[in-house]
Amino acid sequence: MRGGVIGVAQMGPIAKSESRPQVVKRLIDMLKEAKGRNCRFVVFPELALTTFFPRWVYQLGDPELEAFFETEMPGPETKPLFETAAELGIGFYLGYAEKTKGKHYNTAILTDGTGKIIGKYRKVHLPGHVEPDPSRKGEHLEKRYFDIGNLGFPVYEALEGRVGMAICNDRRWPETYRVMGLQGAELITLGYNTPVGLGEPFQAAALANFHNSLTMQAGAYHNACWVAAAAKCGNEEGFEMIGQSMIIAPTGEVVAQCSSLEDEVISARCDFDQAQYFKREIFNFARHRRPEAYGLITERIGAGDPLPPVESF
Ligand code: CDV
Repeated sequence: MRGGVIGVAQMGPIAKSESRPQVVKRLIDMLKEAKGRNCRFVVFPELALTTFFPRWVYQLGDPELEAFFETEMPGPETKPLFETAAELGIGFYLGYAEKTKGKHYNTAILTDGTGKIIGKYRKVHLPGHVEPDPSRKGEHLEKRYFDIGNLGFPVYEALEGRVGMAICNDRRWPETYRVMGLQGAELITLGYNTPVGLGEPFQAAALANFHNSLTMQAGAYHNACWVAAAAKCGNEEGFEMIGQSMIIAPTGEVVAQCSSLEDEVISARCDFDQAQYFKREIFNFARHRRPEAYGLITERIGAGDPLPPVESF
């Protein structure tokens, strides 16, 4: 079978005081559990090596802030994860904070079953703010700490098929899935840290789980691909984050879902030929998609222009 049994390794909270080796041990334990479930690939969360530090205000260059970033991957502390993955013959998606050539990215990598990195993605849709605002119940300062990803949404050859990556807020944007869908993605992997209770209006906190599944199920269905998504969740340093890690079929159905807010592995048999069926029969882009008939509206908005005038008929 192309594809195969895919695992999602949800993580409970990571304390600020937790060391990298302690976190890496948690990842290794879940990798072993995934092997016991016959997985050939595992998805870990966004920023899976550290606590979700964009909730705190740091001055740029503060050594405490810089210590959350990896300057090499694998480095001495993450190497055991790669070695275990190679021993077990499992590939993985791992999110982490990357520092390279003076730039800071919210990054994810893809490895094959030998522990070799075969793909990289840097988060494009950075949520939150640059400047802190004490009137908010909590900060989300990704725009302060990260540069916008500069790799687009590449799709890589893996698991005898096509695999893409996204990170957290990206999953809310149809463009994320469509750009990869147009490249034939059969599996989209992603990790997330989704805080709730920061004073969101319109019941947004109560709807956080609904919006999580809504966006990913729609993305999977509209692009006829599998989606495997891993949360870091629970009460992390006094801040609540949603769990609900899941695996979604190209039909849009949730086929596996975490039930805890702790470290938890789920798995599902992800047959890429099922994705091909829907790419051929329903979302056959070549036969049915009509970009030439859509007009230029999305281009105008994308360019930051004001909204175009409404047509009169
Ligand atoms: N880490 C994230 O990107 N979190 C966002 C929150 C801030 C809305 C998310 O989309 O879940």
